[in-house]
Amino acid sequence: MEQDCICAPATPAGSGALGVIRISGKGTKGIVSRIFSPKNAASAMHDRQVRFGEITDGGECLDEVLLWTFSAPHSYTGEEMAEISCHGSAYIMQRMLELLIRNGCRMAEPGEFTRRAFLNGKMDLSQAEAVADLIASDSRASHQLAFSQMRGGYAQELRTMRDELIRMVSLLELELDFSEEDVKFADRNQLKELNSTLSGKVERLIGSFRMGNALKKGIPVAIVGRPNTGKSTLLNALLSDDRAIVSPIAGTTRDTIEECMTIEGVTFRFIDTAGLRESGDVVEAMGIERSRKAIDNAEMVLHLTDMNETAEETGTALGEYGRKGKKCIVLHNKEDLAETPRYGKVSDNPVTYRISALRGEGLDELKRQLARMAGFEGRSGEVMLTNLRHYEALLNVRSALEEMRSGLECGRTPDLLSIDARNAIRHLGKITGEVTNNDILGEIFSRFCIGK
Ligand SMILES: Nc1nc2c(ncn2[C@@H]2O[C@H](COP(=O)(O)OP(=O)(O)OP(=O)(O)O)[C@@H](O)[C@H]2O)c(=O)[nH]1
Ligand SMILES: [Mg+2]
Repeated sequence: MEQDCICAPATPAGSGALGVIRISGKGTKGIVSRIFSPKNAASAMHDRQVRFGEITDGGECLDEVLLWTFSAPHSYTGEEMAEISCHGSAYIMQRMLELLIRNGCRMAEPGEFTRRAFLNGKMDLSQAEAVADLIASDSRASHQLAFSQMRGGYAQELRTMRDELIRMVSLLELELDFSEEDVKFADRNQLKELNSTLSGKVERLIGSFRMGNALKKGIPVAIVGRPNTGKSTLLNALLSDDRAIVSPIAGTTRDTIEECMTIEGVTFRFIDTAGLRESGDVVEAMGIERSRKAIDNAEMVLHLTDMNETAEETGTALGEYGRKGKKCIVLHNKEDLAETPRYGKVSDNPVTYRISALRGEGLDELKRQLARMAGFEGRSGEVMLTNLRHYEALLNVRSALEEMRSGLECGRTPDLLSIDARNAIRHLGKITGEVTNNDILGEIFSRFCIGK
């Protein structure tokens, strides 16, 4: 695939110690050699070796730079490439880009370098998408997930599955050529076995999506309880910030307030909510409705209580969270008002702590508990699905495999079986990019930054 020369800054806009400009495409080295003069005139342009020199525009020297060059296919994009490290001035970068464009480059579109890397077979589509996730990662958990996906993650597993299905389909379709003779090339028991193995793998990946996605975006934790129990005080204490309004008036918080925080490498999204009670106030009632939604959308619930709540009421609330599949921690707040305050864990089932949000007591233990319950520890090496597009494709793979299983059970003809198998193959291929079209690629790469 012949590609024109593209250029773009690879470092963010603004001033910094260094700025990096990338160039990729056929003719890159020719363009660069026209504007770059090495300090040591004898130094030839060797691949993957850095050279020191000047970039000049006409007679004017723009900057002293380091220049890397790469030959195709031994580069990020798989094309001829160059990288110029100059001083990180917006003005210098702008001048250099102008100079490159006058010499035959054009500005790259968002994600175009990675798109070329994909088109040139340097990485599959799921790996290319992981590059964007890696750049966006802001916690240990999101970084590890993106990094393992970029290294291949589940892509290899999916490709193996796809190959096995393809082998199976070819046997099934061979039977069609001999349809009069009623021969079976594809052993039906083996097919059933393969189908169930693949279904199991697909199921596991689908199951990991909820967690994977939560780790990538931050685990939603709803802070709930009756009015005045200290929910907003707790949010502020966790964040060490005066984020939410606190007052002794019950019903202070009306709208939900959401803030992120990273604890032991995992990002949590804490959601402070309006206190739960029957309210005749229209606005408060709307806020309470939102609190219920926050519980529904949360992965975890921090249930705050004070002395006014009976064990029975707490039990009812816990029953509700349990039915909704939420992990829950009960927090007896305002322990500082007790005669002899005792902070820390009270019980394991339900997980219960005594804290003082106001004094910040017991919160370190609470944070450690949250990190443990997030369930990332010990799973950091595990492959997890984080990408919605992959999730959707796998749901389609699952239904195609289910269709095929019932077809096998009721002895459907090979032509029908192969339709289902081909469906599964097509959807698997969408994830890694064996099956794709320009719309999908456009959609994926437009979300990248320029220069990547
Ligand atoms: N002594 C003591 N007072 C607290 C503690 N936490 C909160 N308070 C007080 O309890 C009152 C209510 O606190 P908020 O944080 O506004 O309570 P809330 O649960 O957000 O209340 P709503 O938004 O109305 O549902 C305020 O006067 C706080 O100062 C605590 O740990 N100890
Ligand atoms: Mg509040």
